[in-house]
Amino acid sequence: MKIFEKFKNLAESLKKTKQELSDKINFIFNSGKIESKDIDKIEEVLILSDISYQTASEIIEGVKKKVIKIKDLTPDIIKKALKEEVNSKISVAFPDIKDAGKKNIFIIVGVNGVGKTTTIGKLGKYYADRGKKVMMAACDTFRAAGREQIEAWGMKSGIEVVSGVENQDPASVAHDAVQRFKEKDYDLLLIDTAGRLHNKKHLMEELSKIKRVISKSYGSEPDEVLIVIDAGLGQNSLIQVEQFKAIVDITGVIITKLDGSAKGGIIIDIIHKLNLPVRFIGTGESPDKISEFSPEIFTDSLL
Ligand SMILES: Nc1nc2c(ncn2[C@@H]2O[C@H](COP(=O)(O)OP(=O)(O)OP(=O)(O)O)[C@@H](O)[C@H]2O)c(=O)[nH]1
Ligand SMILES: [Mg+2]
Repeated sequence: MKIFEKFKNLAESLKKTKQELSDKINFIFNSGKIESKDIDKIEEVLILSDISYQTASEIIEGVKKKVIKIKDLTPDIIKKALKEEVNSKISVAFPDIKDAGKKNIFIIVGVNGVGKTTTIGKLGKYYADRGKKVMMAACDTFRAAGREQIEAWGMKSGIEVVSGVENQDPASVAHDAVQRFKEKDYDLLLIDTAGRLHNKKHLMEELSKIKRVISKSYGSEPDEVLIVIDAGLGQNSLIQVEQFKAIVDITGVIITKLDGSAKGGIIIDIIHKLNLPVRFIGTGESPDKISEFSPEIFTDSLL
C-alpha cells in the first residue's frame, strides 16, 4: 500500500498511454479466437505509443517465443508475456542516483521549454521535504524570467537561490554558486541551465564550459547531469538525449508532462536503447507532481 502511494502520481500520469495501449490490445483480442497474427498486430500498437520499431519487434519476438508452445492461447497469457518482456527491457540494474552523501551537485539540462526550471523547483521541494538542505542556482541568464521563475520556486519552498544578472556568463554564476555551496552547510545544489537546441553548436559548447567550470570549482565532476525530456515529443527526444550525451555525459533522465501524453512508451527506449536510468517523472505542474520512477509500477500501470 505504502509503496503504491509513493508511485501514485506515476501510475496516474500513465493513464493516457495506458488507454491507448490497453484499449487497442483488448480490441485485437475481442475478435474471438487468438492466432499468432494477432501478436503481430500488438507490435503496431506498441509503435503507436512511441516505442521504436526495433524495440517493439524485440518485445514481440520475445512474446512469441514465450507462448509458441501453448495450445489454447488466451488474452491473459499473451498480456502476461507482454508484461514480462517489457519489464525485462527496462529492469536494468543502474547504480542509485547520487543523492546520498553530504554535498551533491546536479546539473539539469535540455532543450527549450521541456520543464527544466519547473522540475528543479519540484526537486528542491522533494529533497527539502526529505530533510536535505538544498540550494538552487539560476544559470539561465538569457531570460530575466528564467531567474524570476526559479526565485519564485525558492520563495515557495524556503530554498536559497543563487542567481546572476541578465546576460552574465552562466558559467560564472555556476562558479559562484558552487563556491557558496562548498563554504556553507548545504547538502544538495541543483543547477538550472537555459534551454538549448541540441544542434546549436555554440550553445552546446557553452554547456560544456558550464560543466567544466563546475567540476573545477567543485573539485570533481558533478554527481548527476540530468536531461529533462518532454514526454510529448516522443521519439524525437532520443536524438536530443544522444546529442547532449555526447557533449556533457548525461547520467540520467527526467521525463516531464507524462500527465498530458500518450507517448509514455518512449521510456522503454530511453532505458533499453540509450542505457540511461530514468530518475524522476514529472506528472503535473504543481510542486508535488513529481515521482520517482519504478520499472515494475510502470509496466503494471501501462499494461
Ligand atoms: N503538465 C505538466 N506541465 C509541466 C510539467 N513540467 C513542466 N510543465 C510546464 O511546462 C512549461 C515549461 O516549463 P519550464 O520549467 O519553464 O521549462 P524550461 O525547460 O525551464 O524552459 P526554458 O528554460 O525556457 O528552456 C510550464 O508551463 C510548466 O508548468 C509536467 O510534468 N506536467
Ligand atoms: Mg527554464
